[in-house]
Amino acid sequence: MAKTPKFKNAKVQAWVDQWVKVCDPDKVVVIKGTKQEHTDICEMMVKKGQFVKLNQKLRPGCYLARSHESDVARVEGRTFICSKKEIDAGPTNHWKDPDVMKKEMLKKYKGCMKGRTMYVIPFAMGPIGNPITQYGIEVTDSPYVVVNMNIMTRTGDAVMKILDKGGAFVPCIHSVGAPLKKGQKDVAWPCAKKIDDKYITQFPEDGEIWSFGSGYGGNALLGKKCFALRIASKLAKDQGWMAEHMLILTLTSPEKKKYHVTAAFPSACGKTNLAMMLPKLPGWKLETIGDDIAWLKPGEDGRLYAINPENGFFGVAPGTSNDSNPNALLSCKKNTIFTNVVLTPNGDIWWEDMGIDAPEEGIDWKGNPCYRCVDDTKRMGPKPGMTKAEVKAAGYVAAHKNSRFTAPAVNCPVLDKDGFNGKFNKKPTGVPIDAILFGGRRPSTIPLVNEAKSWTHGVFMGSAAGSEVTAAVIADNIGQVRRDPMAMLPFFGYNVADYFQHWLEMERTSANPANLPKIYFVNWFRKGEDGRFMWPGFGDNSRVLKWICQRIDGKVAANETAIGNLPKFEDIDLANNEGKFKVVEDDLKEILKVDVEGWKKEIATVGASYDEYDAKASKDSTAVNKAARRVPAALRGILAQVTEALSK
Ligand code: GTP
Ligand code: SPV
Ligand code: MN
Repeated sequence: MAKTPKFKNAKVQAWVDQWVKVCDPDKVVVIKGTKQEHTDICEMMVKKGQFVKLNQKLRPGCYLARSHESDVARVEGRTFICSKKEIDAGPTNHWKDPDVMKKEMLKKYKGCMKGRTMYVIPFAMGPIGNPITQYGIEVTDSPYVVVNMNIMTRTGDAVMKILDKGGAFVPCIHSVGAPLKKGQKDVAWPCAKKIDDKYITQFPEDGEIWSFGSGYGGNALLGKKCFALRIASKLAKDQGWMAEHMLILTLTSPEKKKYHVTAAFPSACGKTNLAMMLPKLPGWKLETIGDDIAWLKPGEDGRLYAINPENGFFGVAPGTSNDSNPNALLSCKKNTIFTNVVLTPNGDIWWEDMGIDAPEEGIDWKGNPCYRCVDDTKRMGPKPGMTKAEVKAAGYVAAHKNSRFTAPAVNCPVLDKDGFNGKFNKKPTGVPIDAILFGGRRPSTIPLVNEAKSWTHGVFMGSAAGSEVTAAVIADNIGQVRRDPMAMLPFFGYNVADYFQHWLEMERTSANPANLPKIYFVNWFRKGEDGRFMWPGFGDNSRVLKWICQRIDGKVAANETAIGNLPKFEDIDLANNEGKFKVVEDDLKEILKVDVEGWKKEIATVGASYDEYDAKASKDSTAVNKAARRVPAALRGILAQVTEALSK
């Protein structure tokens, strides 16, 4: 058996010892977190054919990985919340008894690291030493995970020092599930190929994470979705704070007033874009704090203070261009890992809608040659001489739709350094949040922006969120609208209805409810009958942010409607409305209206989702209250109010 390193923290020792015994790796390496160590691992992967080193003049410190075709996104069908009682996982999660699950998974882990190195990664979610920050240990057999964790979290000795002093941590185990026989050559992307052999398992009551069989993104970088959302949401409920699928940004007005905004949009629905957007409105400045996850804690003044627990961006590559998100492109200029994008002949990368010409030839995400289309310089096909239409008909993309870049946050040219380091006015409190946005991809009905009339109404709006399913998940319903409450559907660590209640509790227990953020619902994705977007989005979203700031300051009146407070057309600032993308005034008028018939259907769907949550609760044999009305009455109350107002 491999020699196990010695740790000062007995719990760390026990966790590592336990998994060395079960997984039987060839050796064990503890990650120190130095630059040299990071580079050495990347270079080792290049030698083994697991990384392509990119052109170091164009992309210093950058590498490309191609995943196995079966392992390209999160697997919701194989994600489990293993609370003792099924009812506590709730109707939206897959559940198994924790003891049964541990037994089942232990069989999988047995000998799973044979022929491989086990890495022990000490990591922090949040700036090291910040009172909101939490720590973790991820044991993994994937060097890809190590180098991605180095970018996405703070890793190494600085964290271990805190654990050495007895600091608490969330223990995580991860294996790609592909042991090597003696002398067997490794593959470019080891993983368990069958979907049923993959497990992404959270034990919220033990605070443990067990992941097996996948090496991709949120399945494998366990600090992200598994810890910072699923485990943390449960901790947050128990301790009175919030763990949310939200970006955090700082906005400065021309008068130099600062606002902090969080926004919860489902996967691949524009968080990274909004988080580092270049405002089209003159005089407004936007800075980034985080693009995916926010931890919010109530302060003594009743405000909610937020930190970004992450250290980098795991961003969707396709669509990222100088038009849509120049700051994201700049963020992946160096020290970035690209996964499943196109390799160009000069050792650079390319993806669909990158806004630049495709190379004449390249290597696609599957490692096959690809070629520039004959009639479109911005598309590539699997054979030479193809037209854009042929490529489209074949359903081919050269970069996978969920291809991603893993970029260090410090690369972001508009990073709000203080906020990112968890500081506000020099204090390590996180930043006070002025507005919370919910949103999703909704081609119809949902207006551009809608202000909640109260905190409870805002919670209702979040609970009612829906969106088209994106390629961020392996699923057969991509493109269909599904309910995705608070953009957290794949990430709830407990019962969705209890989660709604927890949001309501944030007001009930607040030291000063008047200081809670105002809540908005936005939709950048309305489409006309001809399928075009009715709102230009991206930098033009600054127009909506300005309206929100003015509402916060009580500077503008709104149209008070059945569904919430909507802007008056003339209050959306259309300064600098020129360039490639423009606001079309008639479209804007349309998306500021209440579509009463559409909303009646929408509200019925929301009611049906509540009924489903309740029905599943009452069917559960372990339900505390068999007649379980689990969805809070206060939300049912708003549902009834909106329904009635719409019928008037
Ligand atoms: P995760 O990292 O998966 O949680 O997602 P995210 O919310 O950070 O996704 P991201 O910002 O990378 O979303 C990318 C997709 O949203 C791309 O397809 C963009 O083109 C699209 N998008 C982002 N902002 C806008 C917008 O304002 N308008 C339109 N039409 N599309 C947008
Ligand atoms: C998401 O799907 O919301 C992501 C990507 O942010 S992953 O980390 O893979 O979950
Ligand atoms: Mn996400």
